[in-house]
Amino acid sequence: MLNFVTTNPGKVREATEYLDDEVVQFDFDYPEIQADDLGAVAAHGARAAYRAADGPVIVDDAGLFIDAFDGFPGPYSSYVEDTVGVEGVWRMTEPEDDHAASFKTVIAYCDGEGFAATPEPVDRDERRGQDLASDERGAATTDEQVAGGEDALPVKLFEGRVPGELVAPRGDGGFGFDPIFEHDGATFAEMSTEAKNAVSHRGRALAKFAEWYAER
Ligand code: ITT
Ligand code: NA
Repeated sequence: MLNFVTTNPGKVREATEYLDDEVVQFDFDYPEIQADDLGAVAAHGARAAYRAADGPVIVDDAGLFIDAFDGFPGPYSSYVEDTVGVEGVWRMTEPEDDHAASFKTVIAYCDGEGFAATPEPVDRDERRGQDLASDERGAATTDEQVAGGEDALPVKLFEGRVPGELVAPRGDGGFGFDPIFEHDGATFAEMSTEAKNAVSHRGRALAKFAEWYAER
């Protein structure tokens, strides 16, 4: 059994497609540190949640990155959805010439054990946070926030990204910013879970994770 630590049942729905293991939503509102790096937030959450859970956990920290606004709202997407709203984000973007955006997610896995080094560059073996601290977006993340102390639990990270374009809201499926995020002519809210997974940031991260987890 794998605990998916999230307040968002939509994420769990998407994850069940990838994993043979039973995936259980662990509704634990982990303290989200103020960091401009999804990996740092996810790693911190995974450690906190592992201590509260009874087994392996994954945390998924995602964000919408709008090119015209240099990646805003990014790691602050949850706050922006609650305040500006999905429709508001579209109205904010509409006057811009460039409507390009991307979703990114980082899945952090923690089971209290260490990891053997993997040769593939697709995911990073983050032991004390050095990798993350030097990440392109990690300038404002202090080593302390990422590492969580000298004897921090090892966390394994899996990333996914999908490019798209912001549009006026269409569709009833998915969740969050899906109605305004178009990829290949359809918004994520117009796609089935399978169709979204096949191209989405989360689908890509989950596929990497599932492949690795099956070997574990
Ligand atoms: P947890 O933190 O409890 O997992 P959350 O919904 O707050 O749930 P995130 O912080 O990862 O999850 O998400 C940041 C924001 O981005 C939030 O407003 C989500 O609704 C939105 N979001 C995340 N993944 C998305 C997706 O696949 N499609 C559309 N919006 C998404
Ligand atoms: Na969140």
